Amino acid sequence: MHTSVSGEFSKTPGWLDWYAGPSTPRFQVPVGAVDAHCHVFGPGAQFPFASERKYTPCDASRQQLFALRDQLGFAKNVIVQATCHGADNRALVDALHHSQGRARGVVTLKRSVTDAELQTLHEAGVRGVRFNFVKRLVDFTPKDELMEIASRIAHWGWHVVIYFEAVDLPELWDFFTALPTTVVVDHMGRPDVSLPVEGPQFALFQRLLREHHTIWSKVSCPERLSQSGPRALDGERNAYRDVVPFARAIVEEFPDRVLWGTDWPHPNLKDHMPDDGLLVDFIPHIARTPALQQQLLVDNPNRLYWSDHGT
Ligand code: 0GY
Repeated sequence: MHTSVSGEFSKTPGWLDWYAGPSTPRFQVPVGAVDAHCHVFGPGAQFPFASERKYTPCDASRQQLFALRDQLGFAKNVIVQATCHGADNRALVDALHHSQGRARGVVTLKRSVTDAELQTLHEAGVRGVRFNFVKRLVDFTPKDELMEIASRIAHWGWHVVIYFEAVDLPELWDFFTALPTTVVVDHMGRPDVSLPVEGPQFALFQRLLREHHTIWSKVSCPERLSQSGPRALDGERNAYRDVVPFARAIVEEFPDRVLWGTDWPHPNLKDHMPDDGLLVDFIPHIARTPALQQQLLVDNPNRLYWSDHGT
């Protein structure tokens, strides 16, 4: 485990730091692969955590993120604003500036953001805004405020990333389906994987993608959803097996609207910290052919985040 301090900040008690020695994956990701969901935390001494945060993490710097990218064989990152930084996107933007065009960003915005600030974010490589509905992570923001932000970022060709729990989908359905942009769902809408994959909860999520062709899904975070955990069978590196049927169903039905990411440095995990190498070896279990792997890891994220070849 990596240990660190966050400037004058004390980590949330019991916080699990990211795994410093990931194993080398057996699965080799295709050339040009994108880790499309990861974060930077601070460092707290340079980029303070937000006063409204619900947790204080360990530091996880851009240098450490880029080292992981190289070690796992990825070409690029999509860095997603974590709630511990609130709507202060400076750590993320700093990482984009130092990525040599190999990172894009998804930020958090307040409705007070100016057009000039949006332009600066776009030029830095930001291509999306994240709306978070997970109650343990954020305070409530009125939906009309979020809709106003979505309308403004639509002008820039950005998309909206949404994070919610599966039980809240019915209540949020109308809002999600009214959004004027492409919408990307984090972690398959966090299904309860102890329920049957054919059951009503996951069926509702599949219906969302089936009926709304502008909605995409990240098939990420098996370590967050799994109840069977990281234990692999017979040295096969087949961890998080209970999540496989869920992610596989989404990859196979919507191959041109799925993304995958490590979620490094894995905020708020209570039981174990995943080995990122093992997470990469989850990919061929859910995307079983080279063609599906190419779409998931290369074609889809490059289309969504790099198609303008700008900045
Ligand atoms: C994730 C998941 C979590 C946290 C955040 O922004 C965040 O704080 O996204 C979580 O705690 O489930 O995607 O990183």
